[in-house]
Amino acid sequence: MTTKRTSRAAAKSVPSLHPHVLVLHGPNLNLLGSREPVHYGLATLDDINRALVGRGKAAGAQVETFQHNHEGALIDRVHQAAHDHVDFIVINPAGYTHTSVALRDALAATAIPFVEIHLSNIYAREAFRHHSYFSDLAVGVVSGLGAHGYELALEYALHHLQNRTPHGSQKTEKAH
Ligand code: CA2
Repeated sequence: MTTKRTSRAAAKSVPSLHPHVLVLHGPNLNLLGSREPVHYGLATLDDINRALVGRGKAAGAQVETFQHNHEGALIDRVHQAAHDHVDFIVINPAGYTHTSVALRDALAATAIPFVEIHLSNIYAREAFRHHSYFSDLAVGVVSGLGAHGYELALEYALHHLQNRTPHGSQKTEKAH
């Protein structure tokens, strides 16, 4: 008899045909497009999300987006992502980049691969923005490329997921 446990484990070890990517936006990013365009550009969060969901559809992937101003809600969404078998996360932790051990711990616990993204170049700004609690766990970091950075991060996620073996590990990349 196949137990529930076995079938779930099997489901997890076989990458889904339709990759599932979660894009997480931290606090205040709901204000995008309305203030501080010098740092964060003119695109609204809706503009960014619409472009990402459209690109996902074109690639046969499910792209979900979530923004919240509260640390606990973001942590809960990361836990939910593990439960939903999300394959990859693109996250702009915003102000929590520089403060949140708890959000870092949630990402570490779920072990879902993620790219950290920032609209502005955090290394060209105040010293307190130079440290991130996420970068050492991230597959990679995009910083300073504005809204375009989200598209690049998603392209990477799609590429990463297309290059999985049937067991979920990465195929080795050819040297260019
Ligand atoms: O550059 C980024 O994407 C940041 O993650 C944005 C955070 C900041 O604390 C990080 O150091 C770098 C701030 C997000 C605030 O978003 C706003 C958007 C529009 C108007 C005001 C704030």
